[in-house]
Formats: sequence, structure tokens, C-alpha cells
Amino acid sequence: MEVVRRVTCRLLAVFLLFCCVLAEWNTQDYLKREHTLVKPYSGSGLAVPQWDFVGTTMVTNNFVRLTSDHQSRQGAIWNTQPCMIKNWELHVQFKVHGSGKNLFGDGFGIWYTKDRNQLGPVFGNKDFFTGMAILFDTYSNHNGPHNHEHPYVSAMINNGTLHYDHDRDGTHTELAGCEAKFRNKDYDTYAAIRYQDNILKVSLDTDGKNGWKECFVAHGVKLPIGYFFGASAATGDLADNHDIISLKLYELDSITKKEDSSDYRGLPSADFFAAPRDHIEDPKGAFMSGGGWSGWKIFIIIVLSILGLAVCGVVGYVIFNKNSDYSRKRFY
Ligand SMILES: *[C@@H]1O[C@H](CO)[C@@H](O)[C@H](O)[C@H]1NC(C)=O
Ligand SMILES: [Ca+2]
Repeated sequence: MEVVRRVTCRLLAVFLLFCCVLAEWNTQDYLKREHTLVKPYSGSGLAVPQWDFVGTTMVTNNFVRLTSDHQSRQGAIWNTQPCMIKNWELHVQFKVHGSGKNLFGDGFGIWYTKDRNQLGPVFGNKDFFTGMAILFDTYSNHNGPHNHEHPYVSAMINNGTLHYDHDRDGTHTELAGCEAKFRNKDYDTYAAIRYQDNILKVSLDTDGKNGWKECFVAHGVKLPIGYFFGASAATGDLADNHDIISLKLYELDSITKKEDSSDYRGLPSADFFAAPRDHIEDPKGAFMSGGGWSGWKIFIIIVLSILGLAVCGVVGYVIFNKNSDYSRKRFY
């Protein structure tokens, strides 16, 4: 049995290595470097390639701090390259933390907008923006009864005419949202923003379970190509450290394939609000799960199946030989 074990282990090791290489190859293939911010941040010199820093933002070796835990700060980072990809998923690793136990704020935003580098009152970005905001609001400005707790994650689509109303926590302009306790965690916290076939889906990994949990889905969201990704944060009377650890943009395939050849160039808009639905646990790396059966996925499944069969075959063969050894022993 020693031989069986050794051969099986070795084969399994090769098999796993192969899987890892494939997985890595996939992810890297779809990762768009020009819209991605990962450690180490600075290239040669102090500048961070493809990203602008405005306001109170500062870079360290391990994080980009949009605001520190001090009052009245505004900071942002903006991608210098417009996004010409139609379907994408942005993975954000962030950390919001500070000394405040009950009083902290205000939160941060992830942006896909026409304008960039303009500081302002909407979590550090300008008001009356044109594009999409995913807002991570940690402080409840609402004095009346609440229909949700804070921190609260929500989306807002704007064609430049809507005002974000802090006094109502943006509730009357929000597309959809969910509560999420993402602050002061000692594990890593992530958000995934997927925009595919005019469907916006935000998932969170903020429970330390290494898995995506759906925050909301909104249908009929129209965003043009050519806008910019950014992240901003603000503190007011209340403060927090708002850190971005990484931003990774993956290109997705269209599932419906019904898209016309022309790219959408109109104003951002949203048809209707998402119906409330139950939270679904997605495996980590969810950006691959919703992509339909594209060619490379089928190819990988075939390769893995063949490898799996080969492993079974070899193990079976070795065991069979062992058994015939035993039967031979019995006869002679
Ligand atoms: C902009 O959005 C507002 C609110 O959704 C809407 O009433 C208005 O018609 C839009 N304007 C344009 C030019 O699309
Ligand atoms: Ca608020």
C-alpha cells in the first residue's frame, strides 16, 4: 500500500499544481492592469502608475489611506485611464477603522464617473456627479426612525442632476443597498462590484468567512464606457481611517451576447429598483461563476475531467496490481 500512497500523493500534487496554474492563468488573463491598484503601489520614484492622488490621501507600503482618523478630511484616488470595457467586475479590498466606539464617520465611496480628481461633499467626491457611486456610509445622519442600520452600502446612479442628501443618508436617491458591519474588523474586508449586461450586482466579503454574500442586484443600469474608476472618503465632525488595500478590475464576457456592436455613450440611467431578495452565499471568486459557459471554461473542465480520470485510472491500476499480488500469494 506504500507504493499506492506515494503514487497517489505525487499525482495529486501534480494535479493540484496544474489546477493552480490554470486558475492563476485565468485570473491574470482577465485582470486589467491599467485599472488595477495592488501592492507594491509605487513603481520607480514616488508616483503610483495609472493613479492620481488628491486631498488627504497618502500612500504607505501596505495601504492607501484616503483619510486618517481626524476631522474634516477629504481624500481620493483616481484611475488615469478611462475604462473602455463593457462588462467588468471590480474587487475592492478596504479597511475602515478608528478609535471611535460609537461616533465615527463618514464613510467612503467607489466611483465610476465621467469626472475625476474633484473633491467634494459626497464622501470626498463632488456632488451632482455623472456616473455611478457605491457608497459605504458608516454614520447615520438620519434623525427619524430608520429603515436600515449603519454601516450601509448602497448604489446611486446619477446623470449629473441629482443631489446626494446627507441629511437623509441618500435614501431617496439610492438604487438599492444593504447593511454590513465592515468597520473595525481584524480580518480582511472586500467588496465586489459587478457590471454585466446592464445588471449591477454588489457582493461583500466582510464577515471573515472568505466568501461573497450578495448585497443587492439592480437591473436596467446603463453606464457608458469611457468613465473613470476612483475611490474617495471624507470625515467631518466624526472621523475614521479609510484605507484602500487594493482595487482589481476584471473583464467579463457578456452572458446574453445580445449586445449590439455599438458601445453605449449616453448618460447613466437606471430603469427600476431591485426587488428585495434573500442573500445568497457565493464561492470566493464569484466573478467566474456568472459568466456562462464560455469556451475557456469548458476547456478547463474537460482538461480537469481528463486529469481526474487519469488519477483514478492510475490509482485503480496500482490497487488492482496489489490485489493480484495478494491472490497470487494465496495460490502459491
Ligand atoms: C436625469 O435624471 C433625472 C432623475 O432620474 C431625470 O428626471 C432626468 O430626465 C434625467 N435627464 C436626462 C437628460 O436624462
Ligand atoms: Ca451618512
